[in-house]
Amino acid sequence: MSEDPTIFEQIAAGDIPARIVHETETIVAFLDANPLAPGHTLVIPRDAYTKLGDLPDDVATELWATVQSLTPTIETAVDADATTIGVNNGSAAGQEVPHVHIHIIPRFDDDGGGPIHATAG
Ligand code: D5M
Repeated sequence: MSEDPTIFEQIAAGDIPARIVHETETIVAFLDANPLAPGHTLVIPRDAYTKLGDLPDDVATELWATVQSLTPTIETAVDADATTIGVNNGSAAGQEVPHVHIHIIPRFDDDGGGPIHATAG
């Protein structure tokens, strides 16, 4: 039984629009539609996996390498002072879209500091 594609699977397939900032055969990165800060970006595997533990090793490696390489580019683009990087891994953790996604959230010296909690946004 196949399930309906998630909104992120539809973005990866090009079936619905998104502000894509980077993509390869394996990975897509796009701006969050409900940003917690300017430049808030989501990095996803192109194929549908629900949780981090579902990822094949090669996909996990490219996903994290993309997060690592994109982060300084995003910081520079929005003149951020730091970045919060996070994953809501499962619905009880606040994962709303059941397709693995890494949040890259630019942070600023004057944004109040502290971690962004699961209740934010
Ligand atoms: O985060 C899910 C995130 O996905 C949340 O920050 C909004 C974002 N979102 C939802 N729909 C879209 C579309 N269509 N484009 C871009 N961003 C989107 P979670 O960790 O699952 O709570």
